[in-house]
Amino acid sequence: MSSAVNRRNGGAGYRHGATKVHRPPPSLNDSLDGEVRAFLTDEDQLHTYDDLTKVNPVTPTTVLKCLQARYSVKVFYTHAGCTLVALNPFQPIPHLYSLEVMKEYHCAPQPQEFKPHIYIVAEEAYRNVKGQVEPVNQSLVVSGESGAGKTWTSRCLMKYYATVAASSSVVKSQDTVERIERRVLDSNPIMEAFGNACTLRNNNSSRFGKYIQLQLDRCQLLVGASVQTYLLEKTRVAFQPANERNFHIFYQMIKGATDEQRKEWKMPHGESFAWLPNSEKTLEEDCFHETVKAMVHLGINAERQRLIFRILAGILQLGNVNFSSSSDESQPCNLDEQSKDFLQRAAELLCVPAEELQTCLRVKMLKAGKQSVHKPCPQTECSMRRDCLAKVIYAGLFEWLVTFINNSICADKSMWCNFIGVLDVYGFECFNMNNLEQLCINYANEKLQQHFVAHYLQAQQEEYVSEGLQWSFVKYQNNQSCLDLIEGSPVSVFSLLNEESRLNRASDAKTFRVRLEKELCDNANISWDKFSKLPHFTVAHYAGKVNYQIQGMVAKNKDPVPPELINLLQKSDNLLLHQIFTNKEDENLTTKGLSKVTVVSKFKNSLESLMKILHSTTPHYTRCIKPNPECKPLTFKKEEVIVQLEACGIVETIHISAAGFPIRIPFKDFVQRYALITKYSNVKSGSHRVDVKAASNNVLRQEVEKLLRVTLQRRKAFDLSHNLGSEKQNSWVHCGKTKVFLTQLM
Ligand code: AOV
Ligand code: MG
Repeated sequence: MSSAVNRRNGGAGYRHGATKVHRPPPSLNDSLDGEVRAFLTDEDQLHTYDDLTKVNPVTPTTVLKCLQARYSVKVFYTHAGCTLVALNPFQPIPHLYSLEVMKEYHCAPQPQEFKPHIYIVAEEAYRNVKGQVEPVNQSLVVSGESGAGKTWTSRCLMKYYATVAASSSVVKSQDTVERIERRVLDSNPIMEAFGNACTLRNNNSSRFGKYIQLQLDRCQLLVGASVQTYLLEKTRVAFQPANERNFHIFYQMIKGATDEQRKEWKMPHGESFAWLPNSEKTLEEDCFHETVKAMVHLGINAERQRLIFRILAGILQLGNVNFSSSSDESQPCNLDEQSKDFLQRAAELLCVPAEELQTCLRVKMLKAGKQSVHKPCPQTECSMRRDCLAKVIYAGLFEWLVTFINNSICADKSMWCNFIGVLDVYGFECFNMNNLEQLCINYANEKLQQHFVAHYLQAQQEEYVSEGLQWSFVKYQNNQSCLDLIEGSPVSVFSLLNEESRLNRASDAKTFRVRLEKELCDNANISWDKFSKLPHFTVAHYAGKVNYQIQGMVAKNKDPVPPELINLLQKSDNLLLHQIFTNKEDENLTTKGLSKVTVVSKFKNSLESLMKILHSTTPHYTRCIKPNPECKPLTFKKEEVIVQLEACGIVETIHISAAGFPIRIPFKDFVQRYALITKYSNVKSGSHRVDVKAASNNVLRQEVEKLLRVTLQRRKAFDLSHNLGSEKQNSWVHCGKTKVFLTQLM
């Protein structure tokens, strides 16, 4: 019998377990440098604690101390029961991720006995896919605040599978033949070039969410992948917050272009672009060559690349077009000579008639019955139309790229049977003032936290109760009330936002504010500063309080696209642009008028589909922690870390996991798996073969008890107590009503 200990995830597809907790509930008020010293087990040895469940007592402070001690000796991974805590070193640690290390973890009979590493999580998921009885899809959920290391970790996971599960099958497309693993990995630099940007929190901040499913065949080899993306922060194309940048790809272009390309893209040396702030800053991510190489590997040929870069160059030119009010309101706004020049260049690069582009930006078309009336737009509206054009083009291009990538890496359904999903979304964000983008980002993080709470903290405990095991509930912070505030019905921030968007009132910001205050005044998760100059509301998220600016929120939620702009793009002679906008079925882009589906409802729906997928898989959680806000190498700030630990409920997780029963096996599976025990045992079991499929739960249970008795006679540590609370609480096995609970596999 194997003594495999699969502590962190209930082994081969089974869910995590837990046990009764006698320790005092965690006190969040422990002083950071307080009287912990006296109580901690062996403080000098703290850095050797691979699993936080071994720290005694478990409080936020002791956990913090342990992590700090480990960080100071450059140990970045620590188990916390069923989760893995990953501290960001903010410094390359090459030896930690070498091919040899990967192989060591992959080939080890018990990788869990090695030092904590992201590769343990990777390997566990990989082994679990096979399942005990039938295969189970797996999800690797990587969470943490902005800059904590989620994208880095996701890349690391993908590299691991591309190495240990390499099928080496090749895929052909027009001009290239490439190994599938190469293609899957190369999807990363492309998506990051187009979807990541330098923010105040992270030089390489993901401005979209992604769930990538790595497709495995019957032999568990990687044969393909598919990517699902979530809400790209497209506003960044036309507006970059102070000290932040636009998407990397634009900087890559201006920094990496050859003279010939500069000429083609109408970007002479020294030209400055309004939408490219902070371009003097050089980042590792400014690597044009890498992106182009990845594009080639994925089958984006030279001609397609040419079309893509011309579109991007066209967007940059648009950003330099400025409007000034006309003295005669019945006339369109004025364009100075320079702006006319930029507009001309934009039209050439986007392959649309310059005259028509100019008209579309300055004149709106109003429908009056069957007739259409042309009306010049005021200056601010012209700028809004310019920004809207840039955003709609960029978002369309991003979506096209994702579809292309999927076509290039997705295996035929007949080739794969299971998947491991890697989830990497934008991390929790809190700036001085925040907008709809942050509300969506933070809402996504609330959803993930809820998934963790529901799946682990709650489900594990509820299962003990329903299985008849005595259980004293460990309290945890449930974020359901915050989610209800944001997305619930009948009244929530989203519902009010949608209603205001539908009503289309001129004074939407004001009425939205009044309604928020009136209709959500009873909700403890929302508050207002009535004296603030900038109208905003504050949401108490699981990870902290965030102020959201009200002005502009309704407009962003409506995200209207004037039909004239779409018509214009459909006429483009740039084949790619033409294709993107002709094939679009998105309601947003129909020529009928403004979208009926708002940003938040679309986002909510896409997240709900994601949650369904997550629920159908066995999840593995990795909590990335950002040790300091400045992203400095090897700097550990206790105040920063403790907030993150508390927010994700790490102490509760440890309490529930500590000395727990991580393995829970349904009677049927248990009997099937261990039937051989009685066969080869010289103990008289009196057993005849049980028809597992037909047997009742009672019969199965008797059979389980028989099997356990045989095993335990050998172990002499047998207790079939049904109660976790009995004196023999250290037993490593308990029989529930339908499942066997184990601390380790037999
Ligand atoms: P994020 O994905 O969690 O933030 P990243 O994965 O982009 O954060 O990590 C931020 C930076 O930390 C990276 O660019 C690396 O420089 C560094 N880093 C992270 N993990 C490691 C590691 N294991 N070893 C070395 N350096 C690391 V956001 O996308 O902003 O939420 O939206
Ligand atoms: Mg990221």
